Amino acid sequence: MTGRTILILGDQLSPQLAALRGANRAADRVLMAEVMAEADYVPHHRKKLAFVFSAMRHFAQDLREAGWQVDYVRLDDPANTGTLGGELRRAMARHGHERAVATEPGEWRLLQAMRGWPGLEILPDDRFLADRHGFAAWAEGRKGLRMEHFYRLMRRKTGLLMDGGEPAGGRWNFDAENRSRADPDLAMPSPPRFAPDAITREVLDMVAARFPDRFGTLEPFWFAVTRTDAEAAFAHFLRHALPRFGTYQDAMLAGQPFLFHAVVSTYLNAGLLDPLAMCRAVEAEWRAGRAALNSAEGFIRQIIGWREFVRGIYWWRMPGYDRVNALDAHRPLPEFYWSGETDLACLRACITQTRDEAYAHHIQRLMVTGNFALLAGIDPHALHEWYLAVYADAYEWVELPNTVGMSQFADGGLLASKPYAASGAYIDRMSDYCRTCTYDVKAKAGPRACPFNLLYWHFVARHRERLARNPRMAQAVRTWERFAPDRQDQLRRDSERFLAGLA
Ligand code: FAD
Ligand code: DLZ
Ligand code: SF4
Repeated sequence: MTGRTILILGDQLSPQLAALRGANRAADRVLMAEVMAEADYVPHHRKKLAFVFSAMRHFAQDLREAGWQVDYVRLDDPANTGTLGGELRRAMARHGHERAVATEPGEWRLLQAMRGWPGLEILPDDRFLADRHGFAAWAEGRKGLRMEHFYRLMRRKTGLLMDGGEPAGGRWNFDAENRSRADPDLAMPSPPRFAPDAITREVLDMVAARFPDRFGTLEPFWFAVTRTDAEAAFAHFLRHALPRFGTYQDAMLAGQPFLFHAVVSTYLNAGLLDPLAMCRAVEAEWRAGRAALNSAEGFIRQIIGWREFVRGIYWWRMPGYDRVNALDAHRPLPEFYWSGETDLACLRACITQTRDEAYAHHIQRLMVTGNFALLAGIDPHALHEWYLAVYADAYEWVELPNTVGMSQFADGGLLASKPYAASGAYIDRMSDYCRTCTYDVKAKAGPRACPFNLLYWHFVARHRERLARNPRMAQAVRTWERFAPDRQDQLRRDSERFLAGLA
C-alpha cells in the first residue's frame, strides 16, 4: 500500500482530527513543521510563538507514543524551507509519496495556498458544531443576521441546557444578570500555572534567540502545552471560577487580568480542548447545583453561540471581509498599542497586560482597546493585524469577525446590531481604571476631560446620518443634535486636538 503524508498544522492538535481519522499508522507519515512563514505573517506575540511551537512538539511526541510515524521539522533545522508548502513537498519527496492529506486550515489565505499544492486532499474541519457551508446556507438571504437566532438553533441541535423543547430556566439568555462590577476584595482564582518542561525550555530559548525584538514578554511562561494540562486548567475553571463567571463576565480590575474568566481560548483554538465536551461539563456543574444558571448559560453561549457564529461569518464572507471599512476609518494605529505608553489608564492597563500575558478578556478587548479605536477612527485593517498578533488565542477565523465586525462595525452591521461605542462612564462603571487616571471621567470638556467622553460625541457627530437610522443609536444622535452649537464646536475642537496628538 502506498503511503501518504498527513499534514497537521499548529492549531490542529487534536487526536480526533479528520486527517488522522482516515490515516494508516503503518503506511502513512505525519508531518508537522515549524516555519517562518507562519511565524511572520503578522508579528505574533512571543508567548504565542512559544505556545504554538511547544504545543506542536508535545503533540508530535504524543502521536509517536500512540504509534504514528512523525516527521517533525524544527524552525532552526538548516534544511527548513520556511513555508508549509515547501515542507510538504520535501516530505513527500523524502518518502516517495504522491498523495497527501490535510484538514482545512482556519485561515482563508492558507486554504487558498493549500488548494494549489499538488497531490493534497483537504478534508473539512469537523471540530466545530456548525458546518461552515451549512452556516452559509442558513445565513444566505436572511435579512438580519443575529447571533441569538443562531444560538437557539445550536441549543436545540446539541440539547445543551434544554428541558425538553424549552430552554432550562425558561429563558434562552441570562446576559442581563452578567453585568456586575467586581470588588477588588473578592477572592479571584488565578488560572493554574504550568512550569515549563525540557521541551518548553528549549522552545523558550529558541524564541528568545530568534525573535529578540518581537512584542510580548516571553517569561514567565506558564501556559498548558499538552491536552492533559489544558484539561486540568479547564477543570480548575469549573471548580473555582465558573460559579462567578456569569456575574462578573463584564467586569475589569487593574492588576487582575483574569477575574473569573476561563482563560482557555488559547488551548481550545489550538485543538487541545473539545468545545462540546466543555459545554457538557459546564451544564453538569449547573445540574449538580455547583454553578448558577446565568454562569452556565453565559459560558455555553460564548462557545456554541459566539464562537461558532463568528466562524460561520468568517468563511461565509471571505475573501473580502478582511478589507471591509464601512465607517471609512483611516487613522494609523497609535504607537502606544505596541508600547503601552499612554496616559489613558484603561488603555495602559489593557495593553501592558496584553504585552505580559498575551491575554485580555472580552470586555477589555471590546470596550477598551476596541472602543478606543472605533471612536478614534483607526483603520480596521491595522487594528485587525494588531489583535491577530498580540493574543495567544488569535487565528483569523475567530479574530477577524470579532475585530472588524463586532468591535469596529466595519462590516456595516452584518455581525453586530449596533456599534460598541461607549463613553468613559461605561469603563468607570465596569472597572477601577479611572481612579488612577490623569483624566477625569466625569469631565465632559476641557483639558482633563476623559478622551472617551470627547471622542464618543465626535464619533456620533461623524456618523450621525448612519447612526440615526439605527434604532439602538438614534437616541445618541438626537442628544448630539440637541447640544448647543458652541458645545458641539468645543467637543469637536477638543476631540480634534486630542486626535492630532495621537502618534
Ligand atoms: P471566557 O470569557 O472565559 O469565555 C469562554 C470561551 O468562550 C472563550 O475561551 C472562547 O473560546 C469563547 N468566546 C467568548 N467570547 C467569544 C467571542 N466573541 N468569539 C469567539 N469565542 C468567544 N477570541 C478568540 O478565541 N480568539 C481571538 O483572536 C479573539 N479576538 C477577539 C478580538 C476582539 C476585538 C474581541 C472583542 C474579542 C475577541 N475574541 C477572541 C473573543 C474573546 O475576547 C475571547 O474568546 C476571550 O477573551 C478568551 O478568554 P477566555 O478563554 O478567558 O474566555
Ligand atoms: C500560529 C502558527 C505559528 C506561529 N507557527 C506555525 C508553524 O510554524 N507551523 C504550523 O503548522 N502552524 C503554525 N501556526 C498556526 C497556523 O498559522 C494556523 O494553522 C493557520 O493560521 C490556520 O489557522
Ligand atoms: Fe479610561 Fe477615561 Fe477612565 Fe482614564 S478616565 S481610565 S481614559 S475611561
